[in-house]
Amino acid sequence: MNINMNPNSELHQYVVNVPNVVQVPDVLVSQAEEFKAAIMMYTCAIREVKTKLEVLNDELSVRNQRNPIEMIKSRVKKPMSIVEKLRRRGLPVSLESMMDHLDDVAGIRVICSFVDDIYAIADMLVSQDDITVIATKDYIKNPKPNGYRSYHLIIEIPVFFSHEKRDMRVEVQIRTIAMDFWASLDHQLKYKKEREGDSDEISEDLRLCAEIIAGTDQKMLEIRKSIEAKGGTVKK
Ligand code: 0O2
Repeated sequence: MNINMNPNSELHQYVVNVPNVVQVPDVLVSQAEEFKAAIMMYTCAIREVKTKLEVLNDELSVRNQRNPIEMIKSRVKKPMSIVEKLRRRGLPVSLESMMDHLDDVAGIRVICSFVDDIYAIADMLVSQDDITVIATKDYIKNPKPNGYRSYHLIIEIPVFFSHEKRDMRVEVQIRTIAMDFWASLDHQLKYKKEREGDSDEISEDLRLCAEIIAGTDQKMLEIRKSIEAKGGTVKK
């Protein structure tokens, strides 16, 4: 399995080793030390959840002779995105407000091979007794009107620090390679960009692409199942 971090991953490594490099937004300067400590905690929560996912992938790859997880990406929300989201929601811009109201400061994206792997991984993760499910959004069974598909979970996990245990929230997005392909390009092309001249035609074209991709995902799953039904295995 590839453990792939997003472009800020270097920052994340430093967050753990050298917390001083965390960029503190101006509005949070009075709480700079606490903000850095909070970002370090979210980074640790990501590590805990990633380890759980890696363990599941290792076990399933031995049992079923194929990897259900293709890749895991992670990120801590950029400081300015945190401030922007709090402002957009009309919430106070403070550390307490971030920790109380934002569920996606720590984010993990799990890219699976097949659609049924998504549900298998989600079920196994949430059935672990140190994980509390805060919210689930199934954008696969109920895609967004623009075609976006993915399975979202907000979970809480205890993280043990030197003098305390903190329950930390992590957003886990689970999707197939095909769904990730669409979402990545949608992000570049359209998502949240209210560009002048963007027509309904563009949105409709993107939605159609999502439909085609979902059909292909379904077909690939059928192909795998028919190989397995004939006693064949799928390569790791
Ligand atoms: P980033 O940069 O990926 O972190 P909100 O978070 O306020 O927008 P909500 O209801 O809390 O909305 O969360 P939602 O819509 O369940 O999931 C939000 C995240 O899902 C987004 O995070 C995206 O990662 C992803 N997402 C949701 N809809 C779309 C979409 O139409 N296209 C793409 N490409 N991604 C989507 P962020 O914080 O917006 O961005």
